[in-house]
Amino acid sequence: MAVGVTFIRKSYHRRLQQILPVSINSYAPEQCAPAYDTQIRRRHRTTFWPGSIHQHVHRGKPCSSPNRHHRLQKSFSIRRARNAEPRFYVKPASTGIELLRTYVIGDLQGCAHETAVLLNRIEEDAGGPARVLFVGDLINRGPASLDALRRVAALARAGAGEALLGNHDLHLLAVAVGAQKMAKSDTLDAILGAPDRDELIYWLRHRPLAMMAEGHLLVHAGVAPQWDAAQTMALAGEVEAVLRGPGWIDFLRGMYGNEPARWDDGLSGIARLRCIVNALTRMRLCAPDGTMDFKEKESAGAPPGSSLLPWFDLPGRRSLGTTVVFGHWSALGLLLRDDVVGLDSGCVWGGKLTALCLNDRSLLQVDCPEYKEPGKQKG
Ligand SMILES: [Mn+2]
Repeated sequence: MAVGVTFIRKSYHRRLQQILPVSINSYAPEQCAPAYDTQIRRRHRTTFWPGSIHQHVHRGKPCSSPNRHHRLQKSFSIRRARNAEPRFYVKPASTGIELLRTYVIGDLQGCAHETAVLLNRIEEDAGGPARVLFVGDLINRGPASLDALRRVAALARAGAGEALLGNHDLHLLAVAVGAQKMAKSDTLDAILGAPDRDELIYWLRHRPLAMMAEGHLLVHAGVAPQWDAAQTMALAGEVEAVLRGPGWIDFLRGMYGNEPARWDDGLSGIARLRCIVNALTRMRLCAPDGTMDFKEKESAGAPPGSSLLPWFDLPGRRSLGTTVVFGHWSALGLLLRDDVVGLDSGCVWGGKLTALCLNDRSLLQVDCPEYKEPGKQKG
């Protein structure tokens, strides 16, 4: 697969960026899998995985006739071959998906019920299928993280959307591989004990940390003042490549920490990756020179007398030319400006779950009254 992807990236990256609904970096290997033959699946339930031995089940029983088995195997293989794409072909979610209305949803934080309600409202609003993008923090703190994660993974696998990695999603990956201890406030047990845990972890670590959609730049937390949209995508891609590669567990072990707190193009190794992750998934307030501050967690702005600024108000921010859509900052609440849109409206804290339609900037919101009052742990 690597050869083909590299080839496509080198040759067509610019053109694909214009054609594809999202960055080419957002496509995980499983989305390159051959099409699933639903007709065969309905008639003869088949356990199918690319490259595996197919086990046929006929009317609930393993197929006993070698001839019948052979015939089914043959017809299945022919159909599969007809539908299959080469493994290295990076396939867009659907041709024409860019014509669908595109909605961005803020932090779910394990609020699966509200997610389901909001997805229904989106379908009504769009009058049919829509593309749904999530800005990260699908899980943790809320009551139903496993359901929320399964729901978004299923939606993305079906080609109907994509999810960015937030700090809580990265935390789950780290806890799952023993690179970090579970915190008291974490509500990740159901995911870690789930029968589909490995598939969910695999899916999650192949998600992007930034994407472009309808001319908007989407990130979980923020964009360092030195980065324009293109550099943000490239730097997110560096972390994505490591998370998808053999060194992903070592990366998660070295990911935690607040330093280096200021971006520098000369950073390298784990310090570079950590700085990228901290800006994209944790940043809220910065000093005027762009040094990230991680002490002020709960406030909607800088403490009185401080010179700290929200990252999006830093002077000379190079991403000003592109509208940045982000989540992560529930104390800030819904923020609608021409240059930035903040979508974490505090669902898990008793606020709302918000979707923004990128095509016309309309909003859909679901109330989440039954959850916790705004408390100590946020974001
Ligand atoms: Mn967050």
